[in-house]
Amino acid sequence: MTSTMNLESAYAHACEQYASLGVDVERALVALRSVSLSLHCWQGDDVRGFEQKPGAASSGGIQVTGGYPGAARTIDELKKDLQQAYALIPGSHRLNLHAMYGDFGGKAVDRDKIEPSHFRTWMDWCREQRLGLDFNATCFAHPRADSGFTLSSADAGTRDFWIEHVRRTREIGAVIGKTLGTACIHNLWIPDGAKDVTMRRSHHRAILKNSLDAVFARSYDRDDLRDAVESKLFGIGSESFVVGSHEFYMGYALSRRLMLCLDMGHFHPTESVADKISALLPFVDDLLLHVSRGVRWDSDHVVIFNDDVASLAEEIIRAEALERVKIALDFFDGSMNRIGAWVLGSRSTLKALLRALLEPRDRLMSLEAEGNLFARMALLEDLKMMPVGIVWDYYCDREGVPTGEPLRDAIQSYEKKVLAQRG
Ligand code: RNT
Ligand code: ZN
Repeated sequence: MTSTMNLESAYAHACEQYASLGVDVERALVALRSVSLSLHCWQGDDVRGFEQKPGAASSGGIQVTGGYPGAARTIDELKKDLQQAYALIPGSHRLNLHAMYGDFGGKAVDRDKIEPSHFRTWMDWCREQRLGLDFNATCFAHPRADSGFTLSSADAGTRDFWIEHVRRTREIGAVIGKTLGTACIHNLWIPDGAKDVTMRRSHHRAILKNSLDAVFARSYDRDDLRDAVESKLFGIGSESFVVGSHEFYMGYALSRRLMLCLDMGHFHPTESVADKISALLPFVDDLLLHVSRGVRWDSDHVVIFNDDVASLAEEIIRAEALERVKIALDFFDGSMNRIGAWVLGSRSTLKALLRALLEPRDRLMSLEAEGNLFARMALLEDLKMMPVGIVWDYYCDREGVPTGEPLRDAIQSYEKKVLAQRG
């Protein structure tokens, strides 16, 4: 590890190198510090939640694999784990909660009966921890989702049940936003779709449109609640048909002025999610991202600093859209230390943003405008060898979080002290 003295001088040197390209590193760090990632609670317990489950739960087409010990079993354990994760991620961030994580006091409260009071302890905790809180309807892992259809179900009883659920989760979201003084982003993803050739695709989509109109009929103050809808390409058991496809939700969100949520695992593997940002921004107020990593399918692997995430960050920064693009994480890996997974995924996303913030944007854009495409490429290539790692280490140090071996040690010692004690 670099000593503090070495880090200071290495940082000063890095700043000079960046300055010679016209980049103000301190400015980049201020911008990075303003980014709040919404950390998904569901990495901590393999998307189990805290309901007294009414009967068999269905997976809704998403799947966690791996049986690494130490998953959180209670709200207190999850809070403790989250606290440990936040302590190892530089900056101030948010929590992203699913409705199935309510504090139900051991009682069976069905999805169409949940209330703001079930999330009071989460709100109190977030206030105490200075975290913004985002929220999600949970339209899967429930017997009423077993048919494969929820809001788009042809069965009125099923549909109405889920409409009631999402109306309530929106209301809870608005209470959260008002209580914490920072707008709650409510995201809606439903598993609806079918395994095989489906005759009534139009029918299900027409039903979904009507159900959504019923769900969104009530409007809330935008300072309290922002609504997002999330599309998908396919899921396990919905390989042939997904009702809420990208085109469906793009149409819906644009016509209703909602946020569109782009999950990096929800598109064809060769499709660039990064490219969608500048294509959508002229038409939406804001976007929500689910930063994820699909491996061959929407596998929700832990996010690493790969080309996809790098391009995503570059597109946000080059479009000057850091305020309009809200960044949430969405992955669930049960095969490794789950706190480590949160920390790595968050840090990788921040690293990508940092590298993008350290581009000499103005210079690159002028070279392009002048038609000097060789110089644009040469500068972009030079940037790949710039000391971004030193800037990152310095930033973490300044924010009081470890890097390198001390970071790995912190995760391991929490595992030994806390996680290994869980049965
Ligand atoms: C599923 C969607 C959705 C979920 C979470 C748990 O494919 O990505 O966002 O991962 O709501
Ligand atoms: Zn998602």
